[in-house]
Order: sequence, then C-alpha cells, then structure tokens
Amino acid sequence: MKQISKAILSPSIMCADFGNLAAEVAALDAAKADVFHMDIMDGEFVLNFALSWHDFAAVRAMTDKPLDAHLMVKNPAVHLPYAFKYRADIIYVHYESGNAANYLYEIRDSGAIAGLAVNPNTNLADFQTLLPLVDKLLLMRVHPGFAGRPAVSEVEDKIHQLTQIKGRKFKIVLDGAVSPEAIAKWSAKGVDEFVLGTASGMFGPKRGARSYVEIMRHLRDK
Ligand code: S6P
Ligand code: MG
Repeated sequence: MKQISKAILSPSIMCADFGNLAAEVAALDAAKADVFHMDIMDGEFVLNFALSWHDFAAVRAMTDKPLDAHLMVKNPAVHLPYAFKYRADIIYVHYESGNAANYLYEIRDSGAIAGLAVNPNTNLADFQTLLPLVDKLLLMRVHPGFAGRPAVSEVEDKIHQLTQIKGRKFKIVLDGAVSPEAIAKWSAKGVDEFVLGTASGMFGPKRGARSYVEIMRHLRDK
C-alpha cells in the first residue's frame, strides 16, 4: 500500500467558491475530504481577512466532518471562545502569537485537539519545548496570509528534522504550496496531513474541469 493512501487530506475552505458554499462543502464531503481547513485571520497577524467565525459557524452546520481552526491572529485569547463555541475539532495557535503554552493547555482542557502552527522563519529550537503539549504541528511552507504563494525552500530542512524524531507523538501537517509532488515526497517520509489549496489543484486554475472526487483520487494515487 502506498504511503499517500494513509495521508489526511484537508481542503482549505478559504479557496472554495463562496458564491456556492453549501454545494462546495457537500461536494468536498462527498469527495472524502478528511478535515475542512478553516483559516481565521484578523488583518493584523497577517494582512488579510479570510474566514470569520460567522463563516465557520455556517460550515459547521453543513458537515459532520472534523473542522480545524487555523488561528492567524495576534491575540488568540479573543478567538478561542469562538473556536470552542462553534466546536472546532482541531485548533491551531501560532507560536508567533506568543503565550502558546497557555493556549495549548486551554485547548486540551476543552477536549479539542491542540495544534501549534509555525511560520517559515521560525526555527525548531524556538518551539521544541512546546512539542509535548502538541497533538498536531502545522508547518507553514509559505509566508502566511494568502493562497498561491511560493514555497519557502528553507522549510524543507525543518520538515526533515521533525520527521526524524524517534517516538514522535504529534502529527505533522503541511500548509501552503502543497503540490501533488510535495504530497508524494513528504507522505513517504512520514508527514501525516496536507492542506489542499491552489498548488494541489484542488482549487484555482490548476483544477481545470475536474471534480473534487477526481482530484482527491488523483492526489491519493500519487
Ligand atoms: C495561508 C493559509 C493556507 C492557504 C493554503 C492555500 O495563509 O494558511 O491554509 O489557504 O495554503 O494553499 P496554496 O496551495 O494556494 O498555497
Ligand atoms: Mg491555513
């Protein structure tokens, strides 16, 4: 069995067609998306606004699949009550937002899966002591804020180092510029989950006329 068949594939909903959101969520659900990746931004941590909690609540009502909340925000304390209220299954706080240990404890206490997200320029040595508090580690392969950005090549070393940790208890998730080739390469090396945006062909011009079922099958066949 190929490694990729075990990978968790998580479409990034900020890339979906918001004019047809209910149909998009239903089609992704039917295509066997594992997790719906929800990018929450505040316009300060990153210079963009993707999804709001209003959007999150709407998607929550449309599917029983797990939803994550990737908090690209300056002050997670303001946002965590919403993540709990709208039953985010997985909650990622950024290391760069500060106070990550406190937030990770709070997320675990709530019963949600505790995720830490790290930007491309953040080194493993900076967040290593937090790893025992982490269920999922999301590595940004692009500078966060927008879809369609190029991969930062220096991140590859960090991914490699993390996949080499013996007895690792947390899952590794890649977000940003996740191409079919990146999925094939890194799933074989032990990366557990991939966020699907434009580089995967799930959304945007690379998609062409393909259905989500076809794309998901193509990515799982890699
Ligand atoms: C970006 C955000 C991501 C994007 C995804 C887009 O800041 O966290 O989840 O939605 O990376 O993917 P791509 O392939 O267009 O970079
Ligand atoms: Mg994201």
